[in-house]
Amino acid sequence: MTDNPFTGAPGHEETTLGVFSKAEVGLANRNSGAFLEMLALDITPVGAHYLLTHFDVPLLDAGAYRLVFDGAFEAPFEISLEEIKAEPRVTMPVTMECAGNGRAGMEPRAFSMPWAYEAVGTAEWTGTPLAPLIERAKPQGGVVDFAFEGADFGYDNGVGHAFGRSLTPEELADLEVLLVYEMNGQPLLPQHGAPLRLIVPGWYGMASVKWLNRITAMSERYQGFQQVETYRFRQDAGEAGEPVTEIRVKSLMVPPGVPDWITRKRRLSPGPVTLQGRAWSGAGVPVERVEVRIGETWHEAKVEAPLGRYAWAGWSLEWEAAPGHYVLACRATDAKGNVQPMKAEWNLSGFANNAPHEVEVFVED
Ligand SMILES: Nc1nc2c(c(=O)[nH]1)N[C@H]1C(S)=C(S)[C@@H](COP(=O)(O)O)O[C@H]1N2
Ligand SMILES: [Mo]
Repeated sequence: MTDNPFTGAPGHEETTLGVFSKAEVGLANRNSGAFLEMLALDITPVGAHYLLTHFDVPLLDAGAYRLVFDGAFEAPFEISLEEIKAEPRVTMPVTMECAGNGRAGMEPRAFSMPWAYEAVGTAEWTGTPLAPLIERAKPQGGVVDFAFEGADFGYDNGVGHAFGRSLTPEELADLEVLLVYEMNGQPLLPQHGAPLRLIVPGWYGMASVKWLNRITAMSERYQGFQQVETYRFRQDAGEAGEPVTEIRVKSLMVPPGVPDWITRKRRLSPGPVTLQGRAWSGAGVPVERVEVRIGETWHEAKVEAPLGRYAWAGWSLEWEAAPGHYVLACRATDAKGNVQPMKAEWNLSGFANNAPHEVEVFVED
């Protein structure tokens, strides 16, 4: 721990109820969310993809950029962006969701970025697979972790650190991890991790380290703040907790009709309406089923084939809307039989809330 003005002084309760504080609104102003109406699109436009940045966006010079492989490698090396671009090029549609998505819907809620539903998006990420570069650096026998460090440094709970995460050799072998330099066919924007970021398909977003500048092979488990202190399912602050990893099955709907500016409640005319949205799960597990609740009844929606193994699937349902006041909801089930719970299990940091999306609508002439 470094000596700093934030030591031992978080300046807020761990959880809170009721109105949002100035600090929470400040976080929300920096970290924009998806437009739910754009769930009509397979691929989220770059400018409409959600953002989550803990510290400041580092402005890195792509020409001077080097990714460093160090630590317990037999053949450590540095590689420039040009050289990475000369490696085999792959493009993969990947749905990324912030582990904190839905936090504002938990009671009491963690004092942090107050996401409701909108911290999710699907982009076509272009880069090169990480595994062959790790092989090139030749991990020594006894390596148990690879640490991924970003260029952004800041403080959380009094602890100064560069944002960093780790994956074990077994996790790396399982996951199709990419080093990415393009998003939807254009160079990464600064706020999305330029010039190079990690993409860990099927895991919550925290694993996909932006502004990646160092990969360290470790013969002991990595103890970085973002690995061991945060991103844990805990009931009490004292517990070690279980790590947050794969994305849980979830779905969202395009809010039908037209909104009220402030409340986002909807109005639509009686008659036929197509309800539609997106559904996804983690770790490459496909979505098998989406149900939509209208009034008290659940209806089976039609689920499309996903764009790719790690991308969401579209769903739709034709509804003959009769006059009335409804709270619509959608819930998905994946191929492993995981189904969205009506109420997500509470945890101290408000992670992985995959309770159904609800939309209030008035149908009237
Ligand atoms: N270096 C760094 N990487 C990071 C973060 C960060 O703050 N710093 N935030 C993480 C979190 S919590 C998420 S959800 C995703 C968000 O990626 P995006 O902003 O491109 O949508 O980046 C992850 N990678
Ligand atoms: Mo996140």
